Amino acid sequence: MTRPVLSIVTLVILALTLAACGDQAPSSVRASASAADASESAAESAAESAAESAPASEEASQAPVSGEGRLADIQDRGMLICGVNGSLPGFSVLADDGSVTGFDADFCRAVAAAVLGDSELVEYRALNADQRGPALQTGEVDVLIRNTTWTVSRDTAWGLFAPTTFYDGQAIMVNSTEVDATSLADLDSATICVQTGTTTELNLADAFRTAGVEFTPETFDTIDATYEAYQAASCDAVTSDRSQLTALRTSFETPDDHVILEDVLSKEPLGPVVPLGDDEWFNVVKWVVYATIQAEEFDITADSVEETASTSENPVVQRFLGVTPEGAEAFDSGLGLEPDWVVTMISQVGNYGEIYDRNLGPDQEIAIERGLNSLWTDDGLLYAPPYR
Ligand SMILES: N[C@@H](CCC(=O)N[C@@H](CS)C(=O)NCC(=O)O)C(=O)O
Repeated sequence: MTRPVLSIVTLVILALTLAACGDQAPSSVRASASAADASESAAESAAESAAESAPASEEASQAPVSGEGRLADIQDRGMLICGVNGSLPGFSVLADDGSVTGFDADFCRAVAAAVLGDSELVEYRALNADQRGPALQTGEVDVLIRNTTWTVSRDTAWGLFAPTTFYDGQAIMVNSTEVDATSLADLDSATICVQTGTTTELNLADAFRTAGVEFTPETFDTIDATYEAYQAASCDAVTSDRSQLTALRTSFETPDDHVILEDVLSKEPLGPVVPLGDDEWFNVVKWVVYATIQAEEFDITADSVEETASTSENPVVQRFLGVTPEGAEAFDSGLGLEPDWVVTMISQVGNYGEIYDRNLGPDQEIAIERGLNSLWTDDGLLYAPPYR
């Protein structure tokens, strides 16, 4: 392996690079004091690996919801509070006008459309890697949709994971002009930049040990520091979820120099998470995700959903869209939503494929092949249970 050399170019682009995935959220969408404060002390006092496995205290895991539950609270409040990254291109990025765009943000919108009838009724809270667990444990966010990997210890300590919206895997990126590596095996004795507070850090040692490759981790508390070190070539490589490396690379001055190796170090199923202790709310978020997937399978789009609802005679489609054929008994999903919530949601946000294409499709700057994120009928992993 060739050691990287610090180049003037890398120094010059340091300042430009990580606006893309910074750990400091813009103030207009910053988490309010409780989660931010809780997370900062958590970040100082505990290594992520300990935080990952330590069970949340009884008190911390109680979401501050009324006796009626979170669905009723959100409807009373008239606003969904959605935790996002806020600066990850393709997934959630805060624009100057305060709006948030991206794949994760669209799933926040889908939930708002389903429960409030209006996809714009979302208050976004930008959370860094260390803030997200506490924001769920304190119940400060109704849902977290922020490139967060589903693991058993997070399921028990942070909150419950709704179905995966993006199947990802951990990967390694090198600057090919400075490091001659095409696979993990070429990184023997390498130093690898990695951010603490992520599954990435925890997986790294496992993957290299399994491959019998020696390495030295260089850990950083923030994503900025991680990528500054990578850009300054103080590490031979950087590792994160493949989608994040792909997204971050687009903000580099010479993206094509940065090669993401083929090796897949881990499974990183990313999806929404809700605070523990509210099954009704968990079901709502779960079925919002499933409905986007089912709509794509039925080929029901934002443009066609209303017409399909008024013309389809397929009883399965009618039930899904809340249409009761004459003489039949109305179907009650039991979710506590309006019967036509799927029509409202799909007409405002689109089906899974539309959400994907709008943010990560072939025409976007961050184009990521569907791969595992295809429908099960197309050799992917997306599969919605029956809506009946
Ligand atoms: N999917 C992994 C990694 C997620 C993650 O936090 N990635 C970094 C890289 S972009 C990040 O979002 N950092 C921003 C921050 O901590 O503010 C996990 O759930 O732990």
